[in-house]
Amino acid sequence: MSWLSDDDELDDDFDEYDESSIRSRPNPKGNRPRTKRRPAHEDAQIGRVLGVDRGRYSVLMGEDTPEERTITATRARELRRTPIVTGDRARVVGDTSGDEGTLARMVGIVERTSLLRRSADDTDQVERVIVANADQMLVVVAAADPEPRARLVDRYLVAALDAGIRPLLVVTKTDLADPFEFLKHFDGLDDLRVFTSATDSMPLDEIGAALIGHSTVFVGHSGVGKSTLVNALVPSAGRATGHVNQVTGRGRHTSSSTVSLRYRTPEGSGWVIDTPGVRSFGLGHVEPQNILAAFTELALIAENCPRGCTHLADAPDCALIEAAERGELGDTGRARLDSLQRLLQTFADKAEQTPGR
Ligand SMILES: Nc1nc2c(ncn2[C@@H]2O[C@H](COP(=O)(O)OP(=O)(O)O)[C@@H](O)[C@H]2O)c(=O)[nH]1
Ligand SMILES: [Mg+2]
Repeated sequence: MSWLSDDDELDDDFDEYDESSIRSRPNPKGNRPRTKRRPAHEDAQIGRVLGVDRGRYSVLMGEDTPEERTITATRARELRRTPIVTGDRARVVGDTSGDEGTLARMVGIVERTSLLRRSADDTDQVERVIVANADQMLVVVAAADPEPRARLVDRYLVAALDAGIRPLLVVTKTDLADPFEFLKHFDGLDDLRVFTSATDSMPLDEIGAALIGHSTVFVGHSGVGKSTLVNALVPSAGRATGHVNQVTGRGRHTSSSTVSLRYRTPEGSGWVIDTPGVRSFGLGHVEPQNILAAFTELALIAENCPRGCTHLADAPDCALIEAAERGELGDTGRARLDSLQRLLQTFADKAEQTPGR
């Protein structure tokens, strides 16, 4: 018997990897989040998917009403190939009481406002869905341990902007190293809010204020302090924190699943999504032309480029390269142009490998 013939087994197999739980084919429409419409289940109620553990989803029903409760649900057979992730609004039928031992069933997914995806690497067309309906991304990077990598941050920025999600940046562990040099790399991004955090001085009020009214996904390499921040912001979260196994990228004491948690203050509330660390953040699903959009100030200059300009080092009459040669970009701008070109080169190489793309 083929393992494919057993739906439950298939689901379990896929759901074992929480963050990267669902593999699916790339979305042919590029940026548009996919939706699934299913035949009417007139009695369905809408709930918020909080997390998934081995094919069992926790779903918040009656959000912000006196009947608010978290229930457990499976997905209906017809949804078995539909990625369902943290942040999704699911249409739920069956026993939605949430009573001990009950199991409801998700029969549909409400159209998403955003979908954050990554591929394992840039040439990998298999995408992994991370979170649905987020409108902000807090990129978490450590000043040291692990060393900050500007290029990984650039990748997150590109993925966020491609998905229509507003990025924010926090540099943690500033007690271990001065982030000044690293942060220079992002000087040109005027609309990027940057926080710094240290063990004894976490900017909880400032980050908290930015969370209110939003759904914010925390992303970053393992061990940078995402869960530490989440626990400080959401005291009931109880997210595991700790050291990461350098070989597997996972730690016994490190959070390995993606969950939505409620941030609540007297001033308002929001949603925080903690994710496990990823070592790479492939952009195989991103349209190359959207990369430039992540470099706001360079995009303005590039408006003067010839049509179809690649902005790569050998591009004729490229306005970016000319501005750099005239010394108009400054050291920061040059570094960012370098970063932009590295990302664009990735796509140029990819196009060569995939004729007809
Ligand atoms: N020195 C220092 N260590 C921190 C800071 N924030 C987190 N850590 C430590 O870094 C390790 C990894 O943190 P964790 O929150 O699990 O990282 P995550 O994998 O991104 O969720 C833990 O041992 C934390 O105590 C910080 O600001 N300064
Ligand atoms: Mg963690």
